[in-house]
Amino acid sequence: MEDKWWQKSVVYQIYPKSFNDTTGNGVGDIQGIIEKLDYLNELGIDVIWLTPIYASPQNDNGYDISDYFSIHPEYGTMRDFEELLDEAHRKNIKVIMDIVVNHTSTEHEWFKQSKSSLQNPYRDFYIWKEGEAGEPPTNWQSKFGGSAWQLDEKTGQYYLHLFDVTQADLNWENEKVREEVYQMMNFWLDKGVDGFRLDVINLISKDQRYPNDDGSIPPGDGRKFYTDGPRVHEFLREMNHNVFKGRQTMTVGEMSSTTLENCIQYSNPNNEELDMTFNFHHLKVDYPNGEKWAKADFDFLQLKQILSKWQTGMQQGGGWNALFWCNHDQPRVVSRFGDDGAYHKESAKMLATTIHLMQGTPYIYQGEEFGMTNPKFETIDQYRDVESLNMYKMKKSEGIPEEEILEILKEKSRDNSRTPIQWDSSENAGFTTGKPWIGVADNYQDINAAKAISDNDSVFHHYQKLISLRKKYQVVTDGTYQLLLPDDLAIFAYIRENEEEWMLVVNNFYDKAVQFGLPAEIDIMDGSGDVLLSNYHDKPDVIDHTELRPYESFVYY
Ligand code: TEU
Repeated sequence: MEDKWWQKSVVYQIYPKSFNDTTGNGVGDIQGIIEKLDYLNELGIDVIWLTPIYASPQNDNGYDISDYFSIHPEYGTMRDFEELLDEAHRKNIKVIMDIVVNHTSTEHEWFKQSKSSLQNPYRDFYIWKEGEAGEPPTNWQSKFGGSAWQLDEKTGQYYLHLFDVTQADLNWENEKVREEVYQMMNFWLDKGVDGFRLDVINLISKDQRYPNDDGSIPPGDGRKFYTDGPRVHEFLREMNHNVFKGRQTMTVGEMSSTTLENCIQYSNPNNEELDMTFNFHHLKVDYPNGEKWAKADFDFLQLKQILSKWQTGMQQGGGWNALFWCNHDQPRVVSRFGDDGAYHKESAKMLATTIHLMQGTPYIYQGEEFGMTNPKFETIDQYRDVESLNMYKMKKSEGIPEEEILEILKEKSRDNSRTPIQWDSSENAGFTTGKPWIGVADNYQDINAAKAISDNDSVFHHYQKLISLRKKYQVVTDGTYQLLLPDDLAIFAYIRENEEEWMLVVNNFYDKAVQFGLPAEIDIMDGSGDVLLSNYHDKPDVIDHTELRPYESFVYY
C-alpha cells in the first residue's frame, strides 16, 4: 500500500503561550509563530500542531474553550491565523489544530444556556444528574483532583467534569451536540487547516448507567466507565464520515489510559476512525504503583517492554503510532530519562534516536530539539498549572510537608514543559520584551536555539539528521520492529527490517560504559554496513562486541 503523507512526516508541537511573544505582553502569539517558520523549516519538520488557540478563559491554558469559532485575543485575530496558514503552506508546512470536544469551558454559551434552567433546549448538551442523598451522583474523581461532579445550586443537579470544574463534559449521546461538533470541525478544515489532534477523544462515550466505581486497582475513580466507552468507535466513525472523508487530512487522537486493542481499532484505516493515536503507557514507568505524584527512578525494562509491545502490536493490527517523549503535559525528557547535567547533549541525542527510528509519526515538542530541561522551580508561586496547584492544595491539606510537595512538583509538574522557549542568551531568553507569564529556566544562556544552530554538534543538528534519515530510508516507515536484548539493563537496541533493507539502532540509557554484542541469532554483519548516525564525535568503528560509552547511541545501516 502506498504511504500516506503523514506516515512520512514529522510533527512539531507548538504551545503558543510559551513560544514567541511579539507584543511584549509576556504571552506568545500567532505572529510569533509566523516569525519562527524559517527556523522550523531549517529543522525540517512537516507539520505543526498548535495547542488550542480558541477563545478561552484560560483556566487550563485553552483546553477550556468558550468559543470554537474565534481566536483567543491574546494570541491575535482570525486574520493572523489565516496569515499563519498561508505562510506555513507557502513553506510546505502543514498545520493541524487541537480540538477539545470532550468538554467545553463553563463560559461557553451552550453551557450558560444549559445551566440556566431544566427546560432550556441546551440542558441536554451536557451531563446533568440528580445527587444521591446529598452526595454526588457517583464517586467518580476528576483527573485534576476531587469529585468529577459539581452541584448547581439553582437547578439542584450536578454536572460532570472529568477535568477542571470549569471544563464541563459534553453529552455525546445527544445527536445535536455531535452535529454541532462536526460542523465546527468542517469550518476549520474549509479554512485550510490540515487536520486535528483530538484531545482526550477516547473519553467521549460514557456508560449510560453511571455506576459507582468500587474497583480497587487502580482505586475506583470511575475511568473504566468512560475510557474507550461503549459508543466511542461508533462516534468516531460517524465523525470520520461527516468530517474527514474525502479530505487529505491527518488526525491524531489523544487517548487517556487506553489499550492496544482499542488503539488498533481507532487507527486501522479499515475502520475509518482516526489516522493515529497517542497513548501514555510508556510515560508511566516512573509512577510508583501507578501514582503520578510520587518520585521514583524509571523502570527501564518496563519502558522497553511497553514501547516494543506497541511497536509490534500496532504493526500487526494495522494501526499507526504517534511517537513521542514530550508534550505540554509531561516533564522534559532529558531531565526525566536522560541526564540534564554532565551528559546533556549525549543523552538528549540518544533519547531522540531511540524514539525517532521506531515505526510511527514522530512528534517534537517545542524546545526538545535543542534539549530544553525542567526549570527546577523552587517555590509554589512559580507554578501556573491548574493541576499542579490543585495537587499542591490537596497534599497540603493531607499534612504533607511543603518541601516534599515541591520536590515532587519539580519532577512531575506539567509546568516543567511550559516555560518560555529559550531562543537566545538575551534577557528572558529572547521570548519576550515584557514579563513572561511563567518564569524562564535559569539555564537559558547555555541551552538556547541560537547556540544550538551555530554548533554543528548540537542536539538541534542531531534532530535534523534524524528527520532526514526518516525521509531517506523507507525502512524507517515500513520496516518490522524487533527488540534485541530485552533483559539488558542498560541497552535499548532494535532492528527495523523490510524486504530490501535493515537498520540497527543501539542506545545506552545510562552514564556508565557497557558491553554490547548482538545476539547470536542475529546474522546481519556482512561488513557492508555503515554507521549513519552517532552521538559521539568519533563514531564507533566496531559495532558488535564493543563497549558503548555513557549514553552512546548509534544507527547502523
Ligand atoms: O490531557 C489529557 C490527559 O489525560 C493528560 O495527559 C492530563 O494532562 C494528565 O492526565 C494530568 O495528569 C489533555 C490535554 O493535553 C491537557 O493539557 C488538558 O489539561 C486535558 O486534556 C483536559 O483538556
